[in-house]
Amino acid sequence: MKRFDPTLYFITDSTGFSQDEFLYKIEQALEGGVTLLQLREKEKSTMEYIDLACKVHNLTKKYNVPLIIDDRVDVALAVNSEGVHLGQSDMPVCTARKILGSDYIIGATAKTVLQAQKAYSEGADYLGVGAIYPTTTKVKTIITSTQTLSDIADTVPIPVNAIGGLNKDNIDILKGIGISGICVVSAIMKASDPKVETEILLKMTKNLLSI
Ligand code: TZP
Ligand code: MG
Repeated sequence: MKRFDPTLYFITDSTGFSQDEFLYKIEQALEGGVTLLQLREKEKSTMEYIDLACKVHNLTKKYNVPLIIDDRVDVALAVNSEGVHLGQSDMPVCTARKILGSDYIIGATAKTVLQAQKAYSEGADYLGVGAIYPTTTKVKTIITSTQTLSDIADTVPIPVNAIGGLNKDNIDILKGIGISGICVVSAIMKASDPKVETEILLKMTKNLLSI
């Protein structure tokens, strides 16, 4: 398995941005120090997803940050990304692991301890757990309690990241829970200065995790 740092995991959303604006924001976030980056596209054709993923991969490679592709094992393979993230209705983790091999980073979404144990036993390298807070990002999700997040983090030996509505004003709620990092979309995507916002979030998350 490839090594990765889950501390500040930036998940992108290109909705409402021109491609140039979108890529600029990503580069700013990379400059600011995001440690892991996921390209998350729900509306694009396969061709468009691959085309954008290639451009994003060129940026992430420059900053030595692993690129994770959301949902699509085929797109991940097509652009030779470092990883893929699978939700509960995407390809099963065990199938993806067979296709991608041991070097690929495979992440999974889990909202219960049972889902977390299953994803781990099938070969997931990290888990995204949430939504901790209501989110403005387009997603089918339900609120996950911090107790469930804590139970999951205490149950599986892989990194567990909190996700959903997180920003610099509310991550204190995660203090003392055994997570390895946070995932954010809008906190960085919608920031007026994504680089500065990333720097602040990284500092605060490291402080939260006592690293
Ligand atoms: N899964 C659970 S919440 C969420 C995903 C993909 C979206 C998080 O977005 P934001 O803007 O950080 O709330
Ligand atoms: Mg998915």
